[in-house]
Amino acid sequence: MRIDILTVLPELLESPFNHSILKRAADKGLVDIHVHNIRNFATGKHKQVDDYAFGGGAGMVMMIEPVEKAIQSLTRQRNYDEIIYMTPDGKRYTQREANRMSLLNNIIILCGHYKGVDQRLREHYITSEISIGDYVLTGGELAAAIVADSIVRLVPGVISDETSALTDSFQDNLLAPPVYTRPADYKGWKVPDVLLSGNFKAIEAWRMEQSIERTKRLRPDLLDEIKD
Ligand code: 6GU
Repeated sequence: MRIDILTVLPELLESPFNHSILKRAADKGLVDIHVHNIRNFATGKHKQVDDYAFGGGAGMVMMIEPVEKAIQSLTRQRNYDEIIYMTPDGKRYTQREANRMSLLNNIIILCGHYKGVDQRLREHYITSEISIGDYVLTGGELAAAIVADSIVRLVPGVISDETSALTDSFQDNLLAPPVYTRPADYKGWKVPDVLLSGNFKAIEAWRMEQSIERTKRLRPDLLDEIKD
């Protein structure tokens, strides 16, 4: 899978993809992540990428031309399944979307900055618009890193234990159960007996019960979604 990220602040995205699981995924050739500076596609002496909003008001707007050139430089080379725009007024991102996108071959992620991009780019190039939650960030870069991370970890081979991703929170609209490791008794804080029993069926049943209890208590909205 290939992910191309378009941004006016490429520095913000250097670190997330160069460590740990995401770096190993790239080293193994499972994913190919490229960060592009939109300013490299700007023309003129000042390499301008943003301008004042028509109609007035505070904040700058990302110009059509440099973004369009950046997109075209990529779409000329290969077909893209999605051109995603990161914006607080996009559709709220969920595990369901992460699952869907992990099956795609090539995607472009455009990071909004300032007041966002000229609306005409959204109408003519963007195929989905994503928000990561109901709060506002200074730009789409950190949100893009989150989306890319959630997709990449689902690509087969990225997480060593194939089944691990299937037992994540949200994968079946349930929160994950509690986990424990050695020592079995830490200053009198004990691990639940069932986990030490070796009875696989009983352990599975306990985990499911804990998942449901946690979800009811902390995220009842997730259980409503199952009924919908
Ligand atoms: Cl994608 N961008 C910005 N700037 N703020 C956000 C967001 C995205 N998602 C939630 N808040």
